Amino acid sequence: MNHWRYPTSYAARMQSHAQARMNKSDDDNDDNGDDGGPSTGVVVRTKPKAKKPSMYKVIMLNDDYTPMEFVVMILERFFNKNHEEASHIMLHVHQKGVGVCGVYTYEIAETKVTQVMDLARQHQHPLQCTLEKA
Ligand code: TYC
Repeated sequence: MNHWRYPTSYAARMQSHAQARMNKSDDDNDDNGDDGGPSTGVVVRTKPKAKKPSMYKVIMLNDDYTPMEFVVMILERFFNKNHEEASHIMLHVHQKGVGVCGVYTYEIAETKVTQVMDLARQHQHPLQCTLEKA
């Protein structure tokens, strides 16, 4: 058991401070202690707090060795393209050298780049994929 206490004089002083605080007048009924009449509350936030996340393009680069069907399969599997869309994007990259697979928030874009690069490496294809701020 712990029988320690404040000295009586200190305890008494703290009690009288507390009483003084409670006795202060704040009659405007908003409990903010300013006693300045109604409608003096501070507007804390007018706009909603949420911000739009930055978006990132997942870019695929052409090379001379990765089979076209492999690139089409990648676009179907990781970028949810149908066969026609996937073939169109693959041919665009083949002809222009670079193309957009999709646009995502940072974490999702980064995950897709990793998935593409991992599968390409497993199949020993030199396919390259990267991120670019949208
Ligand atoms: N150029 C490759 C070929 O002729 C096909 C290819 C397309 C490779 C798109 C990569 O991102 C790519 N086999």
